[in-house]
This record gives sequence, C-alpha cells and structure tokens, in this order.
Amino acid sequence: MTDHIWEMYKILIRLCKLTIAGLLVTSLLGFTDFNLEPLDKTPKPFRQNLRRYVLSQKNVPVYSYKTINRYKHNTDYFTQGLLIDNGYIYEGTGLYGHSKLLKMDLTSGQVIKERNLERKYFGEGIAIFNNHIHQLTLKSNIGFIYDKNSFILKKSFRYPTQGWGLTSDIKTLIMSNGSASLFFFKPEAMEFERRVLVTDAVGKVGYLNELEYINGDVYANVWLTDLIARISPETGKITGWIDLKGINPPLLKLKRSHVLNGIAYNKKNKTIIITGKCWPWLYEIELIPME
Ligand SMILES: [Ca+2]
Repeated sequence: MTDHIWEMYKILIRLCKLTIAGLLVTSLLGFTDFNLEPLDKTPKPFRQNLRRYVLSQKNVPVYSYKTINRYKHNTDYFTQGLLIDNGYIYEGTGLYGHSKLLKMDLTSGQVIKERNLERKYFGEGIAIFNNHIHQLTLKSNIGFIYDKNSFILKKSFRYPTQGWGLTSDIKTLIMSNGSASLFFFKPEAMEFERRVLVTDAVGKVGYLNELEYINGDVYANVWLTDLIARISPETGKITGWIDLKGINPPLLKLKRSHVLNGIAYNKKNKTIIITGKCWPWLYEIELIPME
C-alpha cells in the first residue's frame, strides 16, 4: 500500500469513528428525532424582503403597536431571554464572560437577584416552569435549571443543537434554535417530545429567536428584524404577524447597535414587554390591528 492510499485509509477510518460516535451520542440522549441539520432555515432572499412580504399578508392578521409605558434597561445586558413572573422581570443575557441570569423590579430596574454564568458559556433563552428557571446556552449543548427563588443550580440538561429562545406553556418547554422549527420538551426530565416546522401560506419561516407563550400561541422574534411571528404550537402555522418597526431607538443612539430580542407577557396588564440586546428601555406595548 502506498503512503497516499494509507493516508486516505486512515482518514476514512477516522470519519467512520466520528460518525459512529455522533450517532451513539444522539441516540443515548434520546434526540434521534431532533433535527440536527439547519435545513429549515428561511432562504435569505425571503428574509431580506420580509417586512414587505409580511405587510402584504392577506390570510393572517398583521399588528402594529402602541407604547403605553417604558422602563429603564441596563445597556450592558445583551438580552437573550425575557419573561415576567409574579410581577418581576427575569432576564437571561449573553456574550462570553458577561452572561447572567437576573431578577429585577420592572418599574425601577433594581436588580433583586443575579447569577453569573461561567465564562465558557454564552447564555440564551430562559423560561420558568414549576418554580424552576431553565436557561439555554448558545453553542455548548447544555442548559441549566435553577431554583426560581434562590438561583441555586439544581441540574443541567443536554440538547444537540444550538440553543436560542425558550418559553413554557402549562405543560411543556418550547425551544428555538435559529431554524424554522420549534422543539417541545417535557420540563421535569427535559425529555424531547416533538417538533413542529413553522410555516405560512408560502413556506418555512426560519431564524426564530426569542420566544414567549401568550394565550395559546407562541410569539417568536425573527432574528435581525423587528418582526414577531405568532405561531400555533399545535400545527406550526403562522397565525399573525407583529410589526414593531420604529420601536427600537435609532442605532446611532444605542451604546451598541443590536437588535430586538426580548418578549415578555405581562399577564396583569395584558400587555407585552419588548426590549433588545443592550437597549436602554423595556417597552410595554399593546397590539393594534393594522388596516
Ligand atoms: Ca420570552
């Protein structure tokens, strides 16, 4: 056997070992049905024309918004997850070395509880279920479960893709990973249950990011846009669009020029709180149907 053929043979054996190891890991984790490939990303031409496309929708309602209040937001917080529980705002922030889990007073912005993630983790979406806070990480394939009151880490869980957004309904945790799919987990054991492909009348709607479960629908911000898709968790069908154009301050006025990435439902006021990465404000809004 020549040296060249021998080298090729060794590479082939290495590839086989990696494939078998990968299959073994996903099988052991119970994620064989989990879509590991980002095949369901929305094509880029669609994304570039998304606002025009959304505003031309005839088969689902499109909403604008009315700002009814705003609250201070720390411009160091690279918002990746946002929710309201019992009147308090909870935020998960990202960036390596800066990722946090926070509990704050909504109106004053005063930090009540804070926990830093290890420097090796980039924090992502958060959700509360049964007095526990779940937090994803971007590329580490690991999530954390904390006691809601003490922020003490109770356990961790694994998933095979990137982690982006997280929210919860009354019985499941719902996760996005930047694709056009939503993934459903049983929260206690973080056991993967099912996934739905998010589609509208034309096709897949990808780059789903921060999530919020509101009255039976999942609201998902489309990454790098001011648009939020309202999605049926049962079918994955888009049931409406929210256009938040103009809600974020002009990029030049921001400490860092980052996009919308926080949706929290304020049950008490029946309003939605919106913010973005390092934005100076949390906006409390009501949705207004567009003509
Ligand atoms: Ca949220």
